[in-house]
Amino acid sequence: MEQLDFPADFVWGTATASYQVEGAGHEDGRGESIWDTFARIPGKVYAGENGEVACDQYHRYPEDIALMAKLGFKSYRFSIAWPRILPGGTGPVNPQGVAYYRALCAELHKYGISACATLYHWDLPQVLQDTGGWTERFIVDAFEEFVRVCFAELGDCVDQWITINEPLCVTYLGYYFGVHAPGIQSLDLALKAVHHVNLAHGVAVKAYRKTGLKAPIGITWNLSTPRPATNREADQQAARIARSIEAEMFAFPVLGKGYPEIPFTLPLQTGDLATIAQPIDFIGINYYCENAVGYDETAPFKYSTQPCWQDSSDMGWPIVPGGLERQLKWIHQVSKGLPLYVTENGYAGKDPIEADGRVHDRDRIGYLKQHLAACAKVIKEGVNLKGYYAWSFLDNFEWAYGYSKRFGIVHVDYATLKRTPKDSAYFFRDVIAGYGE
Ligand code: IFM
Repeated sequence: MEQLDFPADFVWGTATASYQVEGAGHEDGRGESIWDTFARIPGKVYAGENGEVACDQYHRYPEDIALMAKLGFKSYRFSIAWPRILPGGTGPVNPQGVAYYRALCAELHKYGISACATLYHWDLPQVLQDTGGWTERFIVDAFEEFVRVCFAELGDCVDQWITINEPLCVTYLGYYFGVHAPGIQSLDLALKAVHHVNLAHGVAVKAYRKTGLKAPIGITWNLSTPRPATNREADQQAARIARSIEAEMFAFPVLGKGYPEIPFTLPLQTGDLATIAQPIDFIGINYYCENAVGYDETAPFKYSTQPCWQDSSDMGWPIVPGGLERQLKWIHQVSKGLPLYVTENGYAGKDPIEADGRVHDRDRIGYLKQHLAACAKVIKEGVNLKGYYAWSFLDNFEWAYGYSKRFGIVHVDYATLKRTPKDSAYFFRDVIAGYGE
């Protein structure tokens, strides 16, 4: 087993997102989000579940942060719920929402844990979706208003900012496949959303620079960079198309390379590309798996995912640590060496509590070891990787899968909300302490 050797200043973190863990769905003035609405539609979320209580982190954050500290984590990546800060999407600020995130940051700082805040991890205020959400250009101004409030109210306690989590999921899953909120199925609308999400990111960074705040700001992508199923030219071309649609559409405009050549029209206005391409301080990469794609005459974009031989997680995602290595090297190259963070990586397992009261998640530890080894390897090869956040700290609301998929390194009993660190939590403790062997 390769020694999991990391630089002394490597940032060890763990991540969650507001709707997935907070609960307190209708407390302290929080407004409705598109996930509250979506979860109420029969058949959209497994077993009709929702984030109303989730892990109740809203009330239990001191316990959660104490456990993070005990395990040695140095950073916590959470997200700020837009409907808690601006219950009406725009307009009056909810002081109780602000107070919650200030208290969360203060608690983190008590233990020397840095606060890494994502501004948008999918809980769009419903009132903004009612007039088109990400498909209409007004959303960019609304996002700017929201982020300005966050910078003003939380700028003195957030240590690192992420504008948007996984634009690919926001747009394609939400507006093209319709499997995430708001559940729309339209290629045309999804493409509009892509451009508005990219633009909103740029506008947020531009607004941030004007505040004079110094904490780094970046974006988190889940770029799909599939490999070609064979060496046939048709499959290689399929992989190139997939990469354009699922990675370059998001990364290239932000990195100043404009949109890739695609057979679609985007609602681009003069100056948009310059706004999107604001210099950023780092890139976050969320990586779970890599697929093989091949030419497919019948598919809308002439490529489709091909069968994989690897073992897979409870999500059915193949375990391909080499894909993380390939993707980090690619993004290192196309971003010309910008600092990178793996802002999510993790494994969904069954994770029963066993007779001894523990969760012996050997499969997750195996996954983590291989992916951390990939990180250690690329660092040695010169990739500017600065940190790694385990997804997730807690089992939580896994979107359309409800609570049926467990990604946590800490088990949550949803009946009692009791937290039980899984063996993988202790694995991280040892890796962080320098004994990852
Ligand atoms: O749970 C999600 C998270 O919200 C975004 N990235 C992928 C995770 C696992 O599906």
